[in-house]
Amino acid sequence: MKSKLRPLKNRPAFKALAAHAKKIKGLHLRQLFAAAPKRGERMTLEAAGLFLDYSKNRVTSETMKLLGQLAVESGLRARIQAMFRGEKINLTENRAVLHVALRAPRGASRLVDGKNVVPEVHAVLDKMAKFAERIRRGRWLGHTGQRIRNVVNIGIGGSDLGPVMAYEALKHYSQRDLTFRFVSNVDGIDFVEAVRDLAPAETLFIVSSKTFTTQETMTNAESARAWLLAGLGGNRKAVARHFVAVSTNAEKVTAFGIDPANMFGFWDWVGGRYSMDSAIGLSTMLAIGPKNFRALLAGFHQMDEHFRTAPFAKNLPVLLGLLSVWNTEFLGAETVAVLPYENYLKRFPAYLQQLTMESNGKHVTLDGQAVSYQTSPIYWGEPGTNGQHSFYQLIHQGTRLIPCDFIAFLHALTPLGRHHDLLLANVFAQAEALAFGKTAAEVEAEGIPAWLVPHRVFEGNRPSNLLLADRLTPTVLGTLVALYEHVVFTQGAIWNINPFDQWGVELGKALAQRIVPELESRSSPRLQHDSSTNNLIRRYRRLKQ
Ligand code: G6Q
Repeated sequence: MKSKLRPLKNRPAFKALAAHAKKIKGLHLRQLFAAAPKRGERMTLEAAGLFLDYSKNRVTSETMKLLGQLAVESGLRARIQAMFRGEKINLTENRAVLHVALRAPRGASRLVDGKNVVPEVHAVLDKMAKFAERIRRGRWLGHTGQRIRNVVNIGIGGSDLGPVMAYEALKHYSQRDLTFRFVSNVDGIDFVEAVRDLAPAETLFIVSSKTFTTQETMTNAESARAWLLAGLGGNRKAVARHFVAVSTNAEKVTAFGIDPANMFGFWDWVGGRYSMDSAIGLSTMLAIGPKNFRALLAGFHQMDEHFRTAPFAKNLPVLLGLLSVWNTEFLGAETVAVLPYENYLKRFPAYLQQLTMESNGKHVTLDGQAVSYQTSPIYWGEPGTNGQHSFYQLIHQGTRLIPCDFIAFLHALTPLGRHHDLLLANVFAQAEALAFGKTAAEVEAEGIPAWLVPHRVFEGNRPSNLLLADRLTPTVLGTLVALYEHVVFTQGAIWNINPFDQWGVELGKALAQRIVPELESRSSPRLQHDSSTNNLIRRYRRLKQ
């Protein structure tokens, strides 16, 4: 597949950025702030309920102008339009990429192959809402007539990370007499621990799998079925009362024993890691209720509209995407730390790891050419303030440059004494310390002995973004997730890669399928791997008895 786009490094804006980067290399954030007293007010942006302060990045207004030009020369606008038009921009899988249709309001139109998919989206949402109300009000009874009190989502990757993150993030809004658990790992302990204190008669399993063939999910679903039947006297009819499915594969769902009436569908134009707002969010809707779920979707939609329509210079996802390209390509940053100062967002960094790295962890362009630049940085993080007592040391004084995305809220959901002021004081202080540091002269002025001074110096000049929202509501969570989805899209457009496939996960899966029988067969199998893998398999076979 040939594209008309020039290779990244041949685009005029990229060349200009490379020259500009050399020119401003020696500038410290201290100097940038001193030279422009209003920088901290000017380099901010507010949209869709989120306030971004990007002034503590190592950029000037010239950098921002050139990055904007790079977005233009990379055809970002046309790509955004192509996504919203339902074009098959996932070229390697010949699929449309239309997660934006999942949150389009009733009555809107989003076309795939000439067909408006929004009515189907809302039909599924309505079906989910009816089901959710039945469970939440205790009107859906289990096989023995007891009401459902526990909901266990079984899924992995995109069918797990979004639901877990959203459940944790929105726990404040959840119905507290329902217990939620999430099982993903093929490690049996994940299932065992999830159900150890649950009564089968009161437990509902949601098997979430787009394909309904994923090894981990199907193994866990089979163990769940066996556990349920063992607990309920073995009557297979019980399965239909205790299992529902979220899938695109009706045939396999039925074969499992799930009533197809209790299957919630989605579509091949929804990628796994972009699916938490589809029926994959059924556990979220059960927890927070249909109204809150719709508020979540409204937040996503607000950010979609902002991304689609705002000029690049005032476009939150575009700005954040461009800044990450700048940090990666021109400052040599290898990672991004995502640091929410909001404990409910404790799974947000893990969620973002899949969204960002499965999407943009690619080594060839859309044309199949090897890239000559870095693609996705490594995303990681933990909530503040805990991280401050752990890995922040390296961010402040280590040898690597780690740009940070701080996320904070003006209001606590459950205010408690001085806690929130202390929390916010910490996040502001961290961004300040990273940017401005502490010079040797400042350290000396404190009377620190000379030998200790180098240890006490903070170089500063470490870039960060700070995102501030009012409070963590379902709507704000939607805008936040959509923000990062579109950051990933922007990065992918600049790097000219396909953020929507994930062939990199296939090889390991295929090899595991080959090794399973080699571990399980009674007779010694003829092993044809490399000497290391052969040896490991033999050792396991020998010692596992
Ligand atoms: C996400 C990936 C992947 C996927 C899982 C689960 O974008 O495609 O993480 O979500 O492999 O797949 P199933 O939903 O088909 O079980």
